[in-house]
Amino acid sequence: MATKVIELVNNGNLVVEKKYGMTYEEFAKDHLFACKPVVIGDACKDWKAKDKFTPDFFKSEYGDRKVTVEGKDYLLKDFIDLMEKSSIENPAPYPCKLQLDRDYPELLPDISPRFKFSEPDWCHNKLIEPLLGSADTYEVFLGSPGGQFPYVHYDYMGLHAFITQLYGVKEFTVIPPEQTEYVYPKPNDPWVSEVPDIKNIDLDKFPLCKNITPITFTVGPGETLFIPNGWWHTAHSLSITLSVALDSLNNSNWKRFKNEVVTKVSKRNKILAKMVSVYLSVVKPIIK
Ligand SMILES: O=C(O)CCC(=O)C(=O)O
Ligand SMILES: [Fe+2]
Repeated sequence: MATKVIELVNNGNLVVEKKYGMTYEEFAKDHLFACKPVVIGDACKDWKAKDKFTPDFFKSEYGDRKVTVEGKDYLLKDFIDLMEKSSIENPAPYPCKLQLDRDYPELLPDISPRFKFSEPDWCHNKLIEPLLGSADTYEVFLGSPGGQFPYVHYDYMGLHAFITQLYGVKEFTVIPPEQTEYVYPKPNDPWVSEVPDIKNIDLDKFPLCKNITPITFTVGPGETLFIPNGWWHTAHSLSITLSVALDSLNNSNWKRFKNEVVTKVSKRNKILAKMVSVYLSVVKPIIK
């Protein structure tokens, strides 16, 4: 079957497409190694979670679990009630994140098998996992109208992200890595932009932003957004939403991953950083 391509939206030369029936080879060539985002229309078609993961499911099965959202504790059922009352004018806090592998491991089979596009993935390799620190690699996000991811950023540790929308619609804005110098990375947290609202930029305060060409598009139920590492992004919910985020690490982002790990360690200890660098060079052929 030939890939069916739906052009989502463009800004100048940049375009994000939605694709159905894509082969792994096409994904690897045109997206993974080309560092180009894509919305995959049918990646999660084999997941049980596709019909199972709804806000109601989490409310009835896990309502008494504690969740912390923007520093405040809730019972999950109370938070979902709050989501139901959320509005653009008075949004519920966002994001409410559930760490699946740590806290809901019995749900992992519902998002298995990992779709082919997210493979190979070395995040969970025992030789690599300890170096990932606090990076969460299997997360559910619950959101509601007006809920806005708090900042524009690219993901830590060089990892790629696959965000699969299972319920409701989210709007994403992405900006290519080549425009990093125009998004004002925070000096002490260079993965995060200082620009508070990418859709209403104060150009007097952030004049370089006139050079950026953000692309904004929606991702709906059953669709998966691939965000290659280095692409700046943010999101907000247009309705009540539930998505699953997976990360991946393989040959395509190995250099970025290695660079981030070594840089992070070298801030504390330069000799240890050198050892980590050697360690990664030695283990790479084993984990491939
Ligand atoms: O789905 C979203 O709100 C964006 C999440 C995200 O980019 C992240 O957790 O790194
Ligand atoms: Fe992200």
